[in-house]
Amino acid sequence: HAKEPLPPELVPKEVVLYQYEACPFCNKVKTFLDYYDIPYKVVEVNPLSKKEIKWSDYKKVPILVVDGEQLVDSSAIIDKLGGKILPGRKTDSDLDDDDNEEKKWRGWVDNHLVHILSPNIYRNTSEALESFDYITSNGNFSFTEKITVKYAGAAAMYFVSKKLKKKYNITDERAALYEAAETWVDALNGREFLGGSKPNLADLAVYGVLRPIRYLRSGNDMVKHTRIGDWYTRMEGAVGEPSRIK
Ligand code: GSH
Repeated sequence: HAKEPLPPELVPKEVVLYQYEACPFCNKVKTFLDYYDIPYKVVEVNPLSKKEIKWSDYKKVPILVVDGEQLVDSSAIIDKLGGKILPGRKTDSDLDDDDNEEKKWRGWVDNHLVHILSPNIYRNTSEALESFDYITSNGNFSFTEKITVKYAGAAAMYFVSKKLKKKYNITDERAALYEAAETWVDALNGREFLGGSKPNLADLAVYGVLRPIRYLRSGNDMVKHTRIGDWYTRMEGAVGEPSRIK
């Protein structure tokens, strides 16, 4: 799966991503950067102090700083950056059917798919602990925070996720996850990617938000119990290695 290389003059000089390693929105932005081979530095934000983003009025992650300009909100970041680096991408007013399909499914990711994730990864005490073990092992925490956040966070998110289930009218969270995976495979309608032979921004968005859960119990269950696995594997190949600067 060869990617289309960007014309070098369109590749931004300096890109810095302020993120939480396990955050789905941050992984959506990272997937976009990785797919287009845009080199970026990562600043892992401490979720308790957030001292790394004290300079910003925006209090969430991801924040992407592109050649000194602050971009916020994952989908807006991808729109803005895409507008700069993807030549010939149309604006909202002259969308054709393919663009509308891409737009519809990017909206589905932000308004539906992401809401199913928390109830799944914090579904019971053992899955909540597994998730927080992943979060604290990969995040920016002091030694003491790692231990306290793992258990306190798991307990707190277990209860929060029950509230989220109510808020988004989810009865069986696993069934909802499997249904979303099947809905996505149906949308592909036999194509390799929603974008055809290459991923479009909707493919990148779905893959991006699923990336942090893929190897947790919920992600493993999803791949085992639905048809999404083949597409996911194709996406791993298409997105390739991270373009992150170490
Ligand atoms: N709509 C935003 C996006 O797509 O970027 C959502 C971003 C978001 O909710 N980020 C979470 C956050 O920073 C982390 S997953 N929450 C605030 C906090 O941690 O205090």
